[in-house]
Amino acid sequence: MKKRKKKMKKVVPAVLAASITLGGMALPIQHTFAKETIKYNQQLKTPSSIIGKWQAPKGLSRQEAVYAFLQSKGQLFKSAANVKDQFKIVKEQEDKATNTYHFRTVEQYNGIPIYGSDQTIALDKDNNVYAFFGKVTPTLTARSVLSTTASLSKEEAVEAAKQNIEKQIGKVSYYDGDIDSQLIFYPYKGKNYLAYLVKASTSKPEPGFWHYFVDATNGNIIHSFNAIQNATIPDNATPIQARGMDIFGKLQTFQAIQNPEDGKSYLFDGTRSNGVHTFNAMHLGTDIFIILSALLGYTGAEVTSSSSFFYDPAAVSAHINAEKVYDYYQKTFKRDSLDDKGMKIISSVHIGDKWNNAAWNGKQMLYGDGDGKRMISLSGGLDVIGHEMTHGVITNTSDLEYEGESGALNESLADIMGSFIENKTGDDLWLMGEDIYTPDIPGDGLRSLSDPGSIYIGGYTESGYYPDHYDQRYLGTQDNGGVHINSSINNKAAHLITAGGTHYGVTVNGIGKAKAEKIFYRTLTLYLTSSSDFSQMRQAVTQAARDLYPDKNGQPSVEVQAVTNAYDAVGVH
Ligand code: L5W
Ligand code: ZN
Ligand code: CA
Repeated sequence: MKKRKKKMKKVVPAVLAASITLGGMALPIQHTFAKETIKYNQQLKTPSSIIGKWQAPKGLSRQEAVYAFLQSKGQLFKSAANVKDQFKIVKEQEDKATNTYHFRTVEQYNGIPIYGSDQTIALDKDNNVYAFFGKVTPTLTARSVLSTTASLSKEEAVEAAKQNIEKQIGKVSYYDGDIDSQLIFYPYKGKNYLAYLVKASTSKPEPGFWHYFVDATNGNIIHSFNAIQNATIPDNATPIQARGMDIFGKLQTFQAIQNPEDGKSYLFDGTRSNGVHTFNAMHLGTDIFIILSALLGYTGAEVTSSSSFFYDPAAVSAHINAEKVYDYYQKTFKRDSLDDKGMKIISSVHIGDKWNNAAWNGKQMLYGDGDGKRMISLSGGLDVIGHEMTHGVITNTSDLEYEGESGALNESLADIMGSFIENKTGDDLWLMGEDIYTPDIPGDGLRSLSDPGSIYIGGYTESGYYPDHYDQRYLGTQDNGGVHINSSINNKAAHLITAGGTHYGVTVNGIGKAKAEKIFYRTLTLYLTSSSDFSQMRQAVTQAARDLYPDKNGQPSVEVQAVTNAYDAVGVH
């Protein structure tokens, strides 16, 4: 049920952000403070962001400066331990464009990471810390009572998760790639557990990226969710320019490879880092392919041709669109594939039977054929492929947890980048999936970033339409807490930042796509963390905008103003 209509918009007053500003104060390490703005996590009462300038003592290395900063905030973080034991540096990245350095840290106890407690810390060229984002879980009480000895092995935890998955979806004959099992501390519903986080990817009988929290002391399942974001080729194979029709009957030219041993062409493009490789999930063929899938993480059979012309339109579309998305990230941000380390991009088409969906399962992309009425082959939508591959970028960067507000931000960033990647003009830029959605109804799409409230969603919201203001957000448990619903609030903010407009009485002067995409990419890769919520998103986008378009004479740049006004307009403070 979907109709296009203009609804009455109620005016929601913009509320000013509440923030606590600290001046200089005595701290264990000698340094001086410029003005800082600190926001707190409401439950934990520890900072969720610190923006300002913490001046690093002279002569420290970058890592030492990070630890000195964290130590200086020991009281705010309610730290009981040595900061080096409490925070593990997991990533360090230089941003040459702004001459800044970006760290990712994870809080841990006795070497065991605390789930969801990760942080980003940004340093200027002199090692001064100008931004901190994340979650710090005060573990004082937990530390004195929590055992760090597991009674279960990693493998036993995997078995417990597998049993539960198969109870839900039926027998899984193979799991895609390795099943990850990591010992963590898991704060959940007011309690702290020693748990295994088990992550398993499936494509049959149902696609899934299963996350299981298994109690490491007794094997109970504490919590689980599905975070699906819904042949061997010899070395002497020759790269070729291949051709084939896409799902719209358009002739396309793309990279493939020819194997001199069997004379066949394969849908493998080796010219883009470790490759773009496209498979057919419906024709798994001989057992060897199934075994290879299980061992190597591939899903399905190779797409082959006896010439350089390919005859599977869904596979051609998936392949060419994956190439385009790789090129977008490479050319626009110098990002080398989803992990920025050149990882192979794997797609499988013909998943399921008339499946009206597409997904990233934590390892690769999966595309259904659609039922022909609601959707056609989803691999034909460049914004859809951009959306799924952006989930892959997120997995490798902020890793936004796929539940609640962080999940809605994960979905929103996938929609925003998917739309930017597709790069259409006019209204279609802001529609998701318009090319593969309802072939009999022109001009519609799955979601609208420019006017979320024009698309009907049913009883999730008071109006029945997608929310375009934080006050209209969905607070129920469906859809992992509304990840595909509340995403539209942040989508609208992105639209306003880019194209401008007046929304609930707040006017935003748009800054254009070229600037907006840089700001959102920076936000996603350098500032957001796994637990980021909408309020943190606003701050992180503001920080990214300020880095790229600094204040002039103490006044925020027009780009920063656009961000401020846009988030005011959607009621996020
Ligand atoms: C349609 C297929 C998957 C919807 N995934 C999604 O999380 C979809 C993007 C395009 O929302
Ligand atoms: Zn998604
Ligand atoms: Ca679109």
